[in-house]
Amino acid sequence: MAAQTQAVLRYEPAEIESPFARDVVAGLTARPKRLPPKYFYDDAGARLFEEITALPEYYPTRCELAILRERADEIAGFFPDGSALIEFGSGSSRKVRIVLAAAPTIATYVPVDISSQMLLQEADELRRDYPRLSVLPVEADFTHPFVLPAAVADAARIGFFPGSTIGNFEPREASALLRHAGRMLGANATLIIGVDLEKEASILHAAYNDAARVTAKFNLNLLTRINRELDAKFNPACFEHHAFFNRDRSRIEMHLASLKRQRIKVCGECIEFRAGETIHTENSYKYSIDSFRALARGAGWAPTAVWTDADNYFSVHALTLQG
Ligand code: AVI
Repeated sequence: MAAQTQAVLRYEPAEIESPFARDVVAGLTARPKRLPPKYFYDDAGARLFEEITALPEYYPTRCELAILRERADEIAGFFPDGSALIEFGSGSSRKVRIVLAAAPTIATYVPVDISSQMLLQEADELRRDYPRLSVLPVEADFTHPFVLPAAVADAARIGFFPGSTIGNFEPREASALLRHAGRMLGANATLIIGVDLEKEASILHAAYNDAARVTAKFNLNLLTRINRELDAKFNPACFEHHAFFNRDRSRIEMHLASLKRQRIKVCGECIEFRAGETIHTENSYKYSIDSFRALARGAGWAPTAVWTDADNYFSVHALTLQG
């Protein structure tokens, strides 16, 4: 009896049933080992990501903000009177504020995000700064179907998906996500989406291997999160951040490389590492304008406009849903 009770306690079934525990065990027992990048963003990870966006080497945020500022009036032209702006994965509202300031024709803003604390806080601040705007936050994982507020049922709907988050999905998943966004937004929708562009490998390499090692901390924080939430005993000092450009797949790959042979218990599973073996933690796909347009067309969207920064490092596309 005692042994049975012990076994139940050791395996902590409630935790194994959590999606995080299930994904971690599945990823660490797979060959090669991998973890889904969506788990980077606990509170510490979200803070580290904000730090990354301000790094001198991390050009995407700077370039996208410049495009939005320079092209705000043209982008505002896509918003008819009384339209609803729906942001997929809103996070901090820095980018949408540029659009809102340029397009007073937007009547309703619907930020969709999984993190309710930041979502509600940002919504309050936007209501204060834009008293005529109706702000209707939706707490949801935007990669799954969610219900839009009834108030936007009859409004023209424009999706906003900045940050090149689309690049963190495998091209097949990215296509499915674009199709899903089309279904959520409905007939005649427009989507304004930020997409990182292919460029010289040295620039990409620097952006994901910053001198201050913030990206390394961001990557290693995943192990700290697993320790805290799943009671594992990873020593982050025994792993190293690896990020490199995979030219054949046109993507930055991030990995955590084990510095030695080691064995870690996670949710009752014994995970063995060879020295140098890696956990693949993220892909960040880089597109050309044409390759992204082809992806969008395949998912039912017609490319309508595209804007880039002066260096052609980043692009913002306007897509219209095909009938
Ligand atoms: C959120 N995403 C678009 C970032 C990227 O560049 O792929 C995440 C990131 N990973 C390392 N640095 C930033």
